[in-house]
Amino acid sequence: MTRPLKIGITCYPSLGGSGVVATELGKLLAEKGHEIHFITHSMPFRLGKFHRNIFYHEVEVSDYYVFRYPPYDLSLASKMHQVAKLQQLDLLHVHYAVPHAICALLAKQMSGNKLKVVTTLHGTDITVLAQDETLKNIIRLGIQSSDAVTAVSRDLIRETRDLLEIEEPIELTYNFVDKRIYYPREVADLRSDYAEPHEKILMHISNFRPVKRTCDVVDIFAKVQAQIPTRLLLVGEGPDLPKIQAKIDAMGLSHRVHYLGKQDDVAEVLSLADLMLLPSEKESFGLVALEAMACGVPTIGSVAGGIPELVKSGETGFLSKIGDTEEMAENAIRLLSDEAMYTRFREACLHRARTEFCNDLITAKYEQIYYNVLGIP
Ligand code: GMT
Repeated sequence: MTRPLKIGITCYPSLGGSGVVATELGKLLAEKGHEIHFITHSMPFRLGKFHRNIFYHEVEVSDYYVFRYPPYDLSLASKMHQVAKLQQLDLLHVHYAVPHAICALLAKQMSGNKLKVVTTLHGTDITVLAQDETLKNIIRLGIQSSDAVTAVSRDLIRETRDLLEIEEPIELTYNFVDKRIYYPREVADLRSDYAEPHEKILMHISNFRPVKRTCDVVDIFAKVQAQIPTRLLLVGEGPDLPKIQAKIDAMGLSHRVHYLGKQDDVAEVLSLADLMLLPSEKESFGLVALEAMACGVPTIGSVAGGIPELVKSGETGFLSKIGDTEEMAENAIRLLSDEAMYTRFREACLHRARTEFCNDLITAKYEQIYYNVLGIP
């Protein structure tokens, strides 16, 4: 390895794919000998136990009474600068253009422009925030002032270019899974808590925001369970959950649905599923479909955002037009009723996750980007 680097990482540390990817990347880089400094408002939830080469710096927000809104972004920028100076960081790797790339830009200016900034786009800042004319320019500034920008799918690169009219290079860095954590676990015992041996398990994991179209999840499940004895496991929580619970009650399906709430050990939970449902309206990548794939679980989902780059329709799952729950249910039934086809899909899932989206490949790509911005051959 060329010399080990000192890297500051900022992400949203609470539940969410971008936080998971940022934390897992930090852990993997630390294993490779780099020194990683997380600079976040709380401990990233996947960080867990003590790790060699990993440090955590908490951003404390001043709540002085004249501030109607505590200035988190300024506290973050100051903390980034402080940590960079004290620890002699080579670069900051921030996840999300706003506010994180903007905070990094301020930290860079405070450190006399020596500090390099790498920004990874995860979607919501582009697909949601960049639609807002009042934020467009600041998102563009965050991207254009970074030394390197990456995005988690080709579709997100295209959308960023279209919405923000950006010409600067944006590198593709797909999300990844750690193959030592995501593999089919032995869960026969646990499975009997949720389903009879002859029943299939459909699963949906998300933050239950409107973009996830969780009503479609219920419609697909209702259609499938009318043909095949099936259970639905819902993992996660969010604004649409009460609506979904009411819909499930009204359809008389409550006895076939299990609400697991927020879960940390997703690989264990995923191994319970026969199929993952991801009928989203927008999804820059769809990390949960990759996590499912790595556990040998095919996805039934929508042709939205980056999902088709991940799920090969007809090989590792089936994708349909957004909202076409009829076709999604038909595909689920087809796959669940054909054992040979299911086995083929399962093997294709495992192979694809371990090759195209494996941690070694993507971590090496990020390292290369770091060395490039630092001018280290
Ligand atoms: O999906 C969310 O609402 C959470 C958000 C996040 O910040 O984690 O997810 C975005 O980033 C993930 C990691 O790159 C992607 O897998 C999700 O597709 C993306 N969400 C959207 O584009 C809606």
